[in-house]
Amino acid sequence: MSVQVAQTDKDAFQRDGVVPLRQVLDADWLGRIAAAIEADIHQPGPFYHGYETEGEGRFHGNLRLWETHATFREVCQNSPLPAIAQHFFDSEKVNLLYDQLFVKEVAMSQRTRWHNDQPYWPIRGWQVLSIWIALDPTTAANGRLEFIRGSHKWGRWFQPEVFGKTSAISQYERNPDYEDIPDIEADRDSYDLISWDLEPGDVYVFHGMTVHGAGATACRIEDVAAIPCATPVMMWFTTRAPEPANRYCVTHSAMATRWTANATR
Ligand SMILES: O=C(O)CCC(=O)C(=O)O
Repeated sequence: MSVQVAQTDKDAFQRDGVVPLRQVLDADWLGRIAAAIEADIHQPGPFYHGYETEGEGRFHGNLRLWETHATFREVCQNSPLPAIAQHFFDSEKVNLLYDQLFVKEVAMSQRTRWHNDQPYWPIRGWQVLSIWIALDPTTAANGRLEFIRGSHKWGRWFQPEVFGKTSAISQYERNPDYEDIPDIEADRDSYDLISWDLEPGDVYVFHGMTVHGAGATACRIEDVAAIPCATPVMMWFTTRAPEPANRYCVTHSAMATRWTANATR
């Protein structure tokens, strides 16, 4: 599938660390993804890690779905998404690190804590991005993602913390090279926060070092469709390394990339 990414979008990504792209996935893709998510909710794949929540709604999490579920594999390999990563990296070849699913049901009062992603991952280097897919309309009222403009260039590696109580992991190993993230939520006015409303099929493309968080879905149930706010995310990186800073290393075999996309854009 031919995908075009405007130079202005690439410039915005480089400058701000995030850019929304509109109508990347059509109704057919969205329908297939929604069905795959329903299937995972009812019969979770092996890396399921639901979080305990304080509100009524559940917070279903899973990752590496492409390894066991044909639709997620299709999305990772044959949807417009790999080509988008190729465009942003100006690279013929990109590698998938893993895919991840966040399903926040309505009336769930839990935020996704502020963090940047790359400290969670066994990946170093600059050419690292995520593509976050909106399956439902996402607004300030139902917990859209927010980003700190330009934070990918801070050079600050924040200590990973769990997103909520989950049976999968109680806490992350403390890395002496990382710092604790400040309480951004308590000091929002001090930061240049950016966010956009998204429609189903829109995506965010954001850098692995961009600090971001998401609100709760604790809007009134009648305000939003009574379906989960489900968000698959794919993380991509490229091994193309024109300068030493772009070298990458994979230190964790379980997460090592298993396939690459090098199709013609
Ligand atoms: O969708 C969410 O609530 C969180 C997504 C996120 O933090 C991520 O993709 O890194």
